[in-house]
Amino acid sequence: TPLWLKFYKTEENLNEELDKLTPPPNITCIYNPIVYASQLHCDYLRRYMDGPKKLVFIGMNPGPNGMAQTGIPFGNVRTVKVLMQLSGSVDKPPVEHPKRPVNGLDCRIEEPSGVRLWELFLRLAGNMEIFSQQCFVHNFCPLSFFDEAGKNLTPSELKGPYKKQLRDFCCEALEKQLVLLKPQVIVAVGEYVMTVLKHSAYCKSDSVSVLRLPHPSPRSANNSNWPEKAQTFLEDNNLIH
Ligand code: XAN
Repeated sequence: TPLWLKFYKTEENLNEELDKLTPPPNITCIYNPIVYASQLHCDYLRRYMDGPKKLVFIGMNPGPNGMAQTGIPFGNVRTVKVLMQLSGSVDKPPVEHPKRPVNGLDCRIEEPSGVRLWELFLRLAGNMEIFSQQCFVHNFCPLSFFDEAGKNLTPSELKGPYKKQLRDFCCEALEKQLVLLKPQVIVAVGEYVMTVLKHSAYCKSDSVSVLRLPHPSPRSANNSNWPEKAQTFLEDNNLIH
């Protein structure tokens, strides 16, 4: 079995576990792009997960106009179409929030975090082929959460027992995924993932380093200089050159 397919199986198993949980009552819509955008998601895995990776970036969960449209972590439409040269159709989630339509690669709204992250990686590496020889981008949680008003809630903003149940199942899957990918360096994108990784069994090994990249969201405070900050971070840690 190819590595990407073993990886995909861990994602399918996680989806089954997550389906059994009861989300908090304020969450009226849950999107799982690994299911309804499985074609593009698998294209991404098949093309860019040809073997273990030295460096893995881990985001929190799909952004509404990024992975929730394309099935690709931080996958804003332009990056997916132009830089990755992937195309394909995306189905709809079972319950679509009227304010959060899923239009796949026809989505006209850019995901600012995805634009920033992929533009920086590709500027430093040169192209996707060079980037993907040693690096891979993944998300901790496959789900996006919306309330009645269509507000996007992150896994760290969820209420009740679901929050911990979700985290524990995602952690369990991540351990298996890291064993498959065997990274020496894991970069958490944001604080929530950093906290999760500190408790990971895989990350307790002395031969693995865990680093935190500031989150690319332009909505984070004092983040207008993210591209410079992130480039300095990658250079200081000798990560992408
Ligand atoms: N947009 C995002 N997309 C993604 O795939 N993962 C994230 O953590 C994130 N944050 C904003």
